[in-house]
Amino acid sequence: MDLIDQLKEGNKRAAAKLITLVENKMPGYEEVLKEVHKLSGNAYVVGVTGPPGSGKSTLTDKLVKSLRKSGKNIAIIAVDPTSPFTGGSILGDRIRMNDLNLDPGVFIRSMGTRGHLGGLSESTRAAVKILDVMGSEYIFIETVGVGQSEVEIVKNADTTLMVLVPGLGDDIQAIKAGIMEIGDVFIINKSDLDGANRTKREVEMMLDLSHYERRPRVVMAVAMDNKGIDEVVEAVQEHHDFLVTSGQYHQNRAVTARDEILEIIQVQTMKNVLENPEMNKELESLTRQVALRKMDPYTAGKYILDNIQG
Ligand SMILES: Nc1nc2c(ncn2[C@@H]2O[C@H](COP(=O)(O)OP(=O)(O)OP(=O)(O)O)[C@@H](O)[C@H]2O)c(=O)[nH]1
Ligand SMILES: [Mg+2]
Repeated sequence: MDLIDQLKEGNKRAAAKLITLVENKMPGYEEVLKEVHKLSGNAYVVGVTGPPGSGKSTLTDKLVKSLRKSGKNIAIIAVDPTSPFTGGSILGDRIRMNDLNLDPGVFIRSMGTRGHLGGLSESTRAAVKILDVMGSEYIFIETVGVGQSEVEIVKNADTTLMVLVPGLGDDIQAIKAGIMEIGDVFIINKSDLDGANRTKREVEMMLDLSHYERRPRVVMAVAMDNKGIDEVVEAVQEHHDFLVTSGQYHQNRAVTARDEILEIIQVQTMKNVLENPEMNKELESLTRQVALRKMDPYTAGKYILDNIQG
């Protein structure tokens, strides 16, 4: 029985092998991606993002335990854009979710950048589809920070949880632009610490200034003590219902599909240039002319595009 047949039967080992295969672009990876795409699309994807140490893993651990009570199959992808191999905070993520490792209804996978073109979001997207076919009903993607690559990753989520903590002070202003556009639910975690109410007020004020079809909910939580978890689960459910009734669920999935096609065109075009010796030689000579101002980069780029041999 091949790996995809085993995957369809919920086999975790097959899932782990297939994720490694596509992550490392091993032989046959495109066939796997083609097949799992057609078989996927059922899982609900929840993105968990926010500053380092804000409690994302602790919160994810508690949310998963709460959803497990209603018998849901869950997968967690811990993504760390900062450490290609060492796995920086990935270790921390796994430690927070240690006892979940023993739960047969939970699958956990850590992913780093591995420095590939289109790297993280491409691999993360593939892993989501594989875990979807395995039968995960919810897939949590935890990623640290609010940089561009994180925005790329959570763009793949149906609902994004933005985890904030008291005492971010000016940081909250600095990250304002990034967080406001991607948070569907805002969680003030570590509400046991001083300044939690002030942070909630700051977030509410920022939401007042922004325009939303549906205003994100702000939930106070103490993930470490399992407080506020039911409200977060409820807020996720509410957002899910809103997406379905407003039709945005399918609109978002269409946007993701379009992004995915464009990303594949970009990655493939780059590959066709960089992995083709003739095209590479052309690129070298055009690069010299552009550097010497004998040609502009647009003419050079167009020349390459017109001459790409697929
Ligand atoms: N006081 C307090 N501490 C908490 C709470 N939730 C988590 N922590 C602690 O905060 C620290 C970081 O928690 P993590 O869950 O690893 O945070 P994270 O956002 O996943 O961290 P990175 O993945 O490294 O960015 C740990 O020591 C937790 O025990 C909380 O509600 N209150
Ligand atoms: Mg973490």
